[in-house]
Amino acid sequence: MSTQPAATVLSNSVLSTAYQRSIADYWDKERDPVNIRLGDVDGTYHHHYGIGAADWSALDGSDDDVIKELHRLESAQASFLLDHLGPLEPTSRLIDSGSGRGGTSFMANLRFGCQVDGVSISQSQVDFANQQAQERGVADKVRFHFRNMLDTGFPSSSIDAIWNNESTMYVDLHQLFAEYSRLIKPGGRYVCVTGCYNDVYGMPSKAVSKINTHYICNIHPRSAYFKAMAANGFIPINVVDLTEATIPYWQLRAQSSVATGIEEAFLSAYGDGSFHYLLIAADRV
Ligand code: GPP
Ligand code: MG
Repeated sequence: MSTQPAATVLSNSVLSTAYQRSIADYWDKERDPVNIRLGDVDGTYHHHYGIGAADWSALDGSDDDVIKELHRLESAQASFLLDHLGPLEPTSRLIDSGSGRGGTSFMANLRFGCQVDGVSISQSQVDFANQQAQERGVADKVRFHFRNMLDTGFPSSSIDAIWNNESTMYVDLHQLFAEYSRLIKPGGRYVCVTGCYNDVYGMPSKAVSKINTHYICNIHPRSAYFKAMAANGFIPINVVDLTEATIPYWQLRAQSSVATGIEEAFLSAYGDGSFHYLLIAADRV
């Protein structure tokens, strides 16, 4: 009889822990209409939230109007992230770390014309995004890989910019920035948009804990980002508090037909000051 512990049985070369396996399983099975219906608006599928002033008149229209408005706010968020990636050339190499169904990667390729490699530990997300790349005719430039962002396998000093669009809460930040420090060329750029808990509040609030439970993630304190960046050669150039800017998205989503039940936790966490939505851009030195 085998005495192997479960974690060893479940591991493979990409998924090194039972936790990672459980996250991969969650995303492999995810078919939430809030993501599919919004993506169907224009064929760009996001796995992140929105920013900017909402057009509340969408609520007076049809369900489709609300879906379109939520999608517009999510695309505005991705666009804002890309604004911080720095000057890039068609020859630049980018990594979308935790690439989901590929939305931000396709927007980056459209804007900069360069190669984008997305990595995800969900094989079904990778397959979905590669299918999208085929349909969009950009499969020679935008590719998605079943790989782990903590150990991507890409060559050292080969990458001009990396971003995480709401995916850092699934990993240890010291391991993450150690890998990025290996990958990004000196002078290259790192950008994330993330939800983090407020060190000044103290510890994760009830609402933050609900968000962690909902997504099986581990929201880091704000301080953890700057500690892990500093320890791995990343110097912040821009920190933008997007908390106010994301609240209309959550208010609109809470009243929509695609609300998932997590909306009140986000509104409450932002409202009581225990949680912030931040963009952080940093240079690799
Ligand atoms: C997914 O977005 C984003 C996360 C699971 C990370 C958690 C983010 C924080 C800021 C804490 P999604 O678009 O897949 O989620 P949903 O299905 O709720 O729209
Ligand atoms: Mg979503």
